[in-house]
Amino acid sequence: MRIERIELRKVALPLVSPFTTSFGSVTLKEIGLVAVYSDGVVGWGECAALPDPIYSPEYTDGALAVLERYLAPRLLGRDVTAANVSNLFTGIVGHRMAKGALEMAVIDAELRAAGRSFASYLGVTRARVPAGVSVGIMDTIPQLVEAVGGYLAEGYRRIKLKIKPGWDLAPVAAIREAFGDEVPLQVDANTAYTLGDAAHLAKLDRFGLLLIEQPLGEEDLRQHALLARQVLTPICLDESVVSPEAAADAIAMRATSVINIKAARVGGYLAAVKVHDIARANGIPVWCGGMVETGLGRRANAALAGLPGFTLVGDVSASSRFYSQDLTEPVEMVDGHIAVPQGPGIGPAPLPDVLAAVTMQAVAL
Ligand code: OSB
Ligand code: MG
Repeated sequence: MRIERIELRKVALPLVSPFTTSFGSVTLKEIGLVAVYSDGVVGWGECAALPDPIYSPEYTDGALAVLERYLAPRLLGRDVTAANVSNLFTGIVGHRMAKGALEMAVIDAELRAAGRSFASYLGVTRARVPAGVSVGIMDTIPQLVEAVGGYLAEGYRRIKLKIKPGWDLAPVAAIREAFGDEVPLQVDANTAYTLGDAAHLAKLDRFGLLLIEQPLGEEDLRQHALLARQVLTPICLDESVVSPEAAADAIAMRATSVINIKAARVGGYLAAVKVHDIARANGIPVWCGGMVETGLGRRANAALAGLPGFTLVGDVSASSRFYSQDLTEPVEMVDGHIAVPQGPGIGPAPLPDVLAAVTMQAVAL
């Protein structure tokens, strides 16, 4: 399809409550959006980058600048297919979230034009995926217990607690105490520890956690392999897995026994499928991570999570987990599950009124 026009936009959506991790808090999600126009259809892409470069090097304004100056010009006026977009970015190093957003918009446009769903494009046959929720660091343990109780009452099938030094053993113990040993529970440190903390992290072993996510630094693959020998809780990498190659290396080094797949982190949904395939071929279970996406990315994640290697419950939650007003029709949780979208494209487009109200800046190319 010929790309006639590309619109880049920054929108700001307030979160229902601040989301705090070991790297800081997010209260307002500023999000980069990409709209590609071709032959009467509009395809939408969401850039998952956070407003600040605290989880990864990319951030919303930076990603939009790269899209405007380097990535969008490579597609404008060209005949492209979704499968070919990543090749057109050859020579632009990094900026995977920006690349993934533009690729997502082309996938959406191509599928809308063909009247085909993203699930069918991926070969996904599951109609729904179980919903899990990521629970931020809170001021007090009673607050955390109340929040987790609320999510369990809503029907979430798996709880992930954010941890950091000083907020690890006690919150996990409190959740086990309040809700029992049967609740599927895991923790995410977002790189907050060092290998010197191995003995401390081994104290999590007694809680029967599904996994500990990214305890050490993004570049600490070898250290994760060493840590894995000192703790019983399975190690799952997030930040470190920036590409299919990184996934293959981490698996070969035994730095990870589970992988959190986030399409944005590896350069888009098609690269995410590659990570899935590599993990599956190696017997490594995967689950779908989240980046506090709007309905656009949230529905794309639900479809991705329908692939057969996604055997663990992901951070695939309802819109209401983060947003009282989503950009699209809200993603709903039914019976603890999120539907895999079956309509044309990746999912419903942004609601025009909402989009207009939350747009902070827009540029047309
Ligand atoms: O580490 O998984 C993470 C959100 C932003 C950045 C990094 C992470 C997260 C989450 C939330 O844990 C996942 C979600 O969108 O539900
Ligand atoms: Mg994580």
